[in-house]
Amino acid sequence: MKVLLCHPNQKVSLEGMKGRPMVGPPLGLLLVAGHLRASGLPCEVEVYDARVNAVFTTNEKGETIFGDTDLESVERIKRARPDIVGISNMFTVQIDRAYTLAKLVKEALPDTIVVIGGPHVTVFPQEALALPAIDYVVLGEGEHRFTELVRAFIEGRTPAVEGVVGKTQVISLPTHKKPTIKYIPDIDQLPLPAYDLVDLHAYFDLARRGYSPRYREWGKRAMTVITSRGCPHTCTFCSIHATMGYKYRFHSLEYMKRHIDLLVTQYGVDFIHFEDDNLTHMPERYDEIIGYMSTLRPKIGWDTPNGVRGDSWTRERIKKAKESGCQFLTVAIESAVPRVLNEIVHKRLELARVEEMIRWCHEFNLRLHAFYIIGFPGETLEEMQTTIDFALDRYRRYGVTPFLQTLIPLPGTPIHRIILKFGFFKDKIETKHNQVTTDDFTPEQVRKIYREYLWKRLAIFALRTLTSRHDFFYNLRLVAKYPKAVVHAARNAISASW
Ligand code: B12
Ligand code: SF4
Repeated sequence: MKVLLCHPNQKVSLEGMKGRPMVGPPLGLLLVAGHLRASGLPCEVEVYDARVNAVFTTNEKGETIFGDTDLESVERIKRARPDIVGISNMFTVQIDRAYTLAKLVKEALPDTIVVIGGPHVTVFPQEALALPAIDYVVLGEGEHRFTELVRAFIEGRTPAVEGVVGKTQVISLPTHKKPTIKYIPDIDQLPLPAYDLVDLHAYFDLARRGYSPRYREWGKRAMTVITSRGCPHTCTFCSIHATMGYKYRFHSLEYMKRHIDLLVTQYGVDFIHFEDDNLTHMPERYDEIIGYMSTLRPKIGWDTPNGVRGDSWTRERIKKAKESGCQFLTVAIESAVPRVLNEIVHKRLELARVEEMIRWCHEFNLRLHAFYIIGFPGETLEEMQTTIDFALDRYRRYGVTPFLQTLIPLPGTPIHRIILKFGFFKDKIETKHNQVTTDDFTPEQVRKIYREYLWKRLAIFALRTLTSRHDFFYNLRLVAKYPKAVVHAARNAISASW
């Protein structure tokens, strides 16, 4: 039996915001593939990532597409002659790419079983199964479930796997209800991602061309690593619980050493993005991993681009992060207004702790980025402005680079449910930026203050580049080495229109 796991191409222009594609190996698929292979089932596993050729085209809807076109993707899939095609979708904003691929695969290969997985379909399995092309949806973590699904096909049984839904089950699912699923209790039991099934050097090459897995980290042989899954906090905008749950499950230090050693020695990785949702939830465990990073020679740079909490830091911990090769931390602040943080976001974060972290990072010259969100239902325009002022002030004074976004109500989140319940979506239900209208604000008002923020941010960026030696040389190096990527990123930042 031949199994082909696919990552579709991606849209580049999203609701008026053009993003520079950020591409890393499809970690979810590599984990699913690794588990299937380790099961010893008699099947051949292949991985196809449609993004790797890095070509831009325009499709019939006028959308800019990055990677193989849909037709090229189908031709590639046909050549593999798969019995099962597994499609991954990481983002709701890209779901139509996955659905389109499923449709074209089914048309071209009607006997092939089409399976889909990832965060969006985990929340909306009915939506996916309503499409004739999709046979099964794997909910949540795919490693065990996909292996069991394949086992059933190999053994000629009708699949009945916990967390996998097919056409027959969907009929019995009440609309908008998804089955409850279990999470893998011991993630150390999982094999390492099957990196050998993709050409990692092709991804390093993409990073050299300005398509790194993360913003501005161009040119590195960087890899995305996850040391834990799930988060016990209950931030109302965060969608991670739908796929990974509330229980914090983590890899042991031994597992992480094995993983990091493989990446460094076998693939020459020189930079690690720790993409955990809550890397520092157990600070002592984080200390152990970072302690190991500091023993590596040559030093391996690292960062936390997915954000860490602002209340798990001590002065000593920041100092050690810097010494161990950390290039920057990203702190998830969300709002500078305690009422919004406590009553709307449910972040349970004391801003005083964040202020300490900012000061310590400044003291040890460790770059700090910060996430903020404005536009929550219940928030006022004044409160949004307070967050904007805070973000710009900490950028100007301490160099804390702000990544401030207007709310995207992600499916499966409490905020999405609240917005639906109270009718805060202006027109139709969409999962894009700045769609909410309440008694306190309209999307137009939010857009206005957001655009003012962007210009002020740009001015501070220019000022800092001219007055900070470090920023000047850092930015000069990027412009000199990656002129195209810099122009593209700058143009996109300025043209954001939502
Ligand atoms: C790294 C990352 C990125 C990187 C991706 C770089 C890359 N690798 O190419 C970048 C920076 C580009 C990014 C961008 C965005 N991201 Co992001 N990102 C992540 C992050 C932190 C890690 C992804 C990852 O590798 N996970 C690890 C693997 C193991 O998990 P997984 O992919 O979900 O796969 C598992 C299951 O889903 C399932 N599965 C997945 N696919 C398949 C397929 C089959 C066939 C099967 C059987 C199973 C299966 O099995 C896997 C193993 O258990 C996740 C959070 C998270 N913890 O997952 C957010 C996350 C995916 N991102 C999210 C969002 C919202 C975004 C943005 C929209 C943010 C923004 N405002 O711009 C953009 C979208 C960009 C775009 N392309 O359109 C949300 C998605 C929610 C949603 N419903 O859309 C997440 C879940 C974060 C969150 N807490 O809400 N992101
Ligand atoms: S935003 Fe961070 S702290 Fe909050 S629930 Fe999500 S992962 Fe946990």
